[in-house]
Amino acid sequence: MSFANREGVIWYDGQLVPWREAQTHVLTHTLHYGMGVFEGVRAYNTQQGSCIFRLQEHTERLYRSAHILGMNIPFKPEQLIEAQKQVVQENGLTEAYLRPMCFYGSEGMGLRAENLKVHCIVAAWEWPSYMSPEALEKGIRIRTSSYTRHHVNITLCKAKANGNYMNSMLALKEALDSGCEEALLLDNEGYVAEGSGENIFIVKEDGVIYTPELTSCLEGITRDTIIRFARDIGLEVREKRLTRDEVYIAREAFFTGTAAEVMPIREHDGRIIGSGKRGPVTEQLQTMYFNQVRGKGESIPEWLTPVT
Ligand code: PPE
Repeated sequence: MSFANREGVIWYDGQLVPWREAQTHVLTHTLHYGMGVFEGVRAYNTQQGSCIFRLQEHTERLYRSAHILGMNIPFKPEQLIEAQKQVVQENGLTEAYLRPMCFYGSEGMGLRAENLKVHCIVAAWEWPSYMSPEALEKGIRIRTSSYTRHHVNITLCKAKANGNYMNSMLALKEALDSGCEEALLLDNEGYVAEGSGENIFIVKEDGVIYTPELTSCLEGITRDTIIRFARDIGLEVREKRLTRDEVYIAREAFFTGTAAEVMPIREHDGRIIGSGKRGPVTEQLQTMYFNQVRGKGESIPEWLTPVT
């Protein structure tokens, strides 16, 4: 079913509009040049009803992304927080993926366009697992991408910017075409960066967990969550440059991301990682993650915002 042809409402510049009417003109500036910012956020069903996971942090990252690109969001963060709660509630969703996005309008064309208006939308829909449900247990197969991840001085990749995702889509398509489920992009110096839409972690033989430094990847909120949980249970986490062969010989490897959640990696470039299935550290962190987002066990309550 087309994403444009659905029941429900979308928050568009301060109003809840019927889903099918949430339209914009073909000369929308961002459609042409990719200058826009967005977020991917999830709401989960918990004992206290539907809750949005780390809503505050996702909203703060959206504003940081806009600031990096020099875009002024014409709404206060509290308004966008409210908008995100509203779209889950008004669409009658309990578990949902939320997509806030800020883009330039059609007030001008060309790279020199001035006085472009910044528009904001927030949509929400049901979006179960990114990959097959079995993948959460069995793990996925990935390949190193022939595409380099953006250099930090090309598109400013600390911003979660629309245009950055051309690179992700090229890498992902290549990986899917070759029979894998996801790509691993290297940075311009050849060090491990991230997946097309995920951060990567490995567990080495000594039991220490490694993940690339933030210079080589998006400042993932799931990444931050997992680092915190690992340290809480006494595991050591080091952020450092990693090479692709360190991934080959890792005992365990997994991806993290809002859409992908905590996804074990069982094979990389045709090499089996560790035991070839979800490892015990991955499993433990994955369980902690799902308990957290669904408000079970010893979760951090401040990270869950009820939508009502
Ligand atoms: N790296 C990239 C490049 C990325 O896009 C994401 C999120 C992450 C890391 C993980 O960040 P976080 O979600 O804060 O843990 N990718 C979003 C978009 C995926 C999509 O298919 O669209 C997401 O997971 O929502």
